[in-house]
Amino acid sequence: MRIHITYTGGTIGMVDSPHGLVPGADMRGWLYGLIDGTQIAADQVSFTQLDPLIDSSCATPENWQAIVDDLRSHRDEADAFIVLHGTDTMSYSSAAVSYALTDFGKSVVFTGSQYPLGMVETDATANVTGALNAVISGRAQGVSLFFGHHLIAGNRVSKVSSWAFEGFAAPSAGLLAQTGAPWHWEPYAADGRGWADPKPYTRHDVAVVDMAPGITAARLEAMFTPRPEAVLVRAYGVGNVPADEPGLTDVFARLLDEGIPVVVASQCQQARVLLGHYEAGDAIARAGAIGTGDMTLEAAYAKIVFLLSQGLRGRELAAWIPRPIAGEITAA
Ligand code: ASN
Repeated sequence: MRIHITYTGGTIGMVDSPHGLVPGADMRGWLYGLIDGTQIAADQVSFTQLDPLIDSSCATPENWQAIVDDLRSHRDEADAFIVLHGTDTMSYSSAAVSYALTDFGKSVVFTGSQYPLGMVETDATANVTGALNAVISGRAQGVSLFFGHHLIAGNRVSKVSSWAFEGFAAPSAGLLAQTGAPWHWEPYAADGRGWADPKPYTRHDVAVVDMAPGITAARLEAMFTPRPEAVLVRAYGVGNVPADEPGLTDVFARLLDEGIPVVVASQCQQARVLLGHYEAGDAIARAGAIGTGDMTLEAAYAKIVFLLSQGLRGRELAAWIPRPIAGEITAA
């Protein structure tokens, strides 16, 4: 099996600097050393290092596109793909790549680590060998993410710990596989409509706004001034907002009137947004806000940017939120 590895940055390849960790380790040398002596032949592995290597906190939709471009340009030379990525925004990137590669037909596994590769206590070795094992098994499908002991769909996963070796989870969707002797695989069929010939990711002005007890209409209005292209609200529970706050739901209604999509997610990691289930979410649902169902925040954000990059706006964009593109949401 031919494997292509795309290295984007992240703690996995970082070294100390006077101002904290920065990319700088010999990733290529370390990787080929790791593969040496395994059943994977070195000449079956190709490697690209993106330029510049970044801390994934600095990632933008242009960085998502750089990953997509590297994967597409090696599509015919490899049977499976691994993306080495920082953990902070890995689940945004893995979701974004899943929308852009619905026609790819080969598996892509993201991984990274909490500690850099040079440390005795690093989790880099376990995570990269886990990702390699996921691809050589031939059972990983679509875009997924391996971390700790778990393989998870790339558009169903969230970073849940800044320090634990089990740093990622999928509270609404469950695992694809768990390591062990042997690995345990779960049945998986990504339900998605796909997207033919996607336009490249470009940066868009999406306002991501949290509800918090005491928020006022004036504060909310100020957060949407100047107007963004789309709004992603992190509401409570099943999608509730403080509807008793004078003028607050009117702020959302005005945005919707102006043709700005208002997408409502939950602050709960395990959620199924059901707008209108409570009176506190009903007014914004009636005004045209749309819920994210059981999507992660990362999958919802990347989906909005994907749809904006495709040229969709307003109601046309909102109509795609509940429709699965790449298995990111359970269809209602
Ligand atoms: N800040 C790092 C990054 O996301 C965190 C990590 O990779 N563990 O690039």
